[in-house]
Amino acid sequence: MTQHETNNHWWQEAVVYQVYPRSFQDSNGDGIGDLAGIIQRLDYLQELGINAIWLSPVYRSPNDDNGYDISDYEQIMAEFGTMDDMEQLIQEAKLREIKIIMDLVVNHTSDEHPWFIESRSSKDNPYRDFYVWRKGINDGPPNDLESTFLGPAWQLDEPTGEYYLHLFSQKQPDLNWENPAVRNAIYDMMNFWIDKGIGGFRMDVIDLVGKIPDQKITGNGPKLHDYLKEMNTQTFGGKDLLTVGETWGATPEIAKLYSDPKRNELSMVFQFEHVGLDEQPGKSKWDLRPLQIAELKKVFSKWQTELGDQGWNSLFWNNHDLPRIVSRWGNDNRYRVESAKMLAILLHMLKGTPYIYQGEEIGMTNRTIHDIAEVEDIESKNMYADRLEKGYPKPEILASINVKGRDNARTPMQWDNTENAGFTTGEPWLVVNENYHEINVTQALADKNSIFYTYQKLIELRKSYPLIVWGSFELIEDTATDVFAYYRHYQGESWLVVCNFSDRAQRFSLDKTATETIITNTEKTYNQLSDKTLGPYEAFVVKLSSFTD
Ligand code: TEU
Ligand code: CA
Repeated sequence: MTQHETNNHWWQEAVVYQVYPRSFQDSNGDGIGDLAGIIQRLDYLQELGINAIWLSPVYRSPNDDNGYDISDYEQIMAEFGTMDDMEQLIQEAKLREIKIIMDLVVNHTSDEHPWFIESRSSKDNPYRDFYVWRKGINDGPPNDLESTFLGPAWQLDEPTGEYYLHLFSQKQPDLNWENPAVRNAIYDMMNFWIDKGIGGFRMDVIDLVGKIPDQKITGNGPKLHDYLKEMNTQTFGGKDLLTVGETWGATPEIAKLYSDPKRNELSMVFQFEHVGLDEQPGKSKWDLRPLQIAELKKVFSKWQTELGDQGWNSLFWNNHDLPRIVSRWGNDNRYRVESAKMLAILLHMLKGTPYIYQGEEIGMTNRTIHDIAEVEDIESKNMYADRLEKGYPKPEILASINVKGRDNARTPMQWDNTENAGFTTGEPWLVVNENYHEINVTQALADKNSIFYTYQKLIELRKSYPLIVWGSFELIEDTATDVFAYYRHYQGESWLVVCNFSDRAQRFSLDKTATETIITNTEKTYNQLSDKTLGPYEAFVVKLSSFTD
């Protein structure tokens, strides 16, 4: 028996859909998406076929970072609804066999969380050590650690004259994980949610919680995995929940530390190696270069093969922090439909758990802004101010925001071609992409050749063919650079996946025969595979007659 037959988990066979609640569906006309709105759209998600929803934060928050700054972990943000709505969402989703994955943001809280209000009030407050406080040095911060959102990571706090650590905004003070009382309070909160019947947790920047700020160690600190083992034992261990850690710095070796089943930590991690392939090495996400497809193949192939039985992959192109994939690595003009389908086929035929970000399944695109006043995202706003001060020309900064800014993913979901795309009857909190007249769910459902149905079919295939879930991966190396082709092998059967990652025709040749066309973004069926010309973004998956090598 192979390993999976004795030791499989529902989340290995699942497809997850990420909902960014603020932008999904407004139910009461205030321009802000809400829980009741998500409930209204569950039938749509059931039709798509997904098994779980990762819900970006819905907790009480002053929204300095759109809910990733939490002021009460056990209350729902008033704009999103009530705890009753939340319980109803969990129930209604369950009726449709959809689990709810909560976003666990425990590297930091909001500065408006009662723990921090207590903590900053005096040096001997019982909550003082819930956060990371240090004395300044020579009238300045304790060291030169920088915040991800730019500027110093230390903020002087008047009442006590000491500095607190914030690896994100000043309104997101870092919790002190070295304090067992902090960890226990977090575990209690996690159990509060587990008792409500949720399906798991996505763990925000979890690789930072083992930090040692005095040595300027932030990611992958020495106690990180002890904490996760403890968390596992105290909360979700033995409950078969999906747990996925957001780990920006993970290599396959590091990923195994989190997700080797023997270590009892997490189900899997989000790794971001592919996400950096259109950035200038050593610089920031804003410093652009064209995607290197040869490197993309190398990175995916490495992750597909190196985890083995000691880990499990997550598969994603998009999330609420990343630009829209069809605009980024596809073609959002002439070949929007073809390239979006190619990207879907390429990703969903890999081994691992696929994640779809809201709107990806209808090929939603980036939206272009012309002025910083149109931007809501704190990361883009801070970067703009920083680079303006450093003398970058305005058009160049705006160009970076248009390509990489987080608002690209956060414009409201496009449901139909009525005003504001059916997202709200009021004034949307973030402007709807004007292309909603052509790109929307109603249109996609009415067109049997739409991107939606490619996603639906990919999800269906995953449920029908164990090869997709469990088969091994083999990259085909001798192809044109812009052709991404690979095999999946399982119990004597082999499939071939071929994707033209470019807007030009490409040659592809393989001395094998296809017996069945599984899925494609063309009208063709495939038999002989030698001397083929692939059209722009052409993608197909076939079953091979026999495989020997
Ligand atoms: O993101 C982690 C993170 O490091 C991001 O700031 C990332 O570097 C950036 O967005 C890339 O564009 C998580 C959440 O996903 C993000 O939304 C939060 O802002 C951040 O943590 C703080 O909680
Ligand atoms: Ca609302």
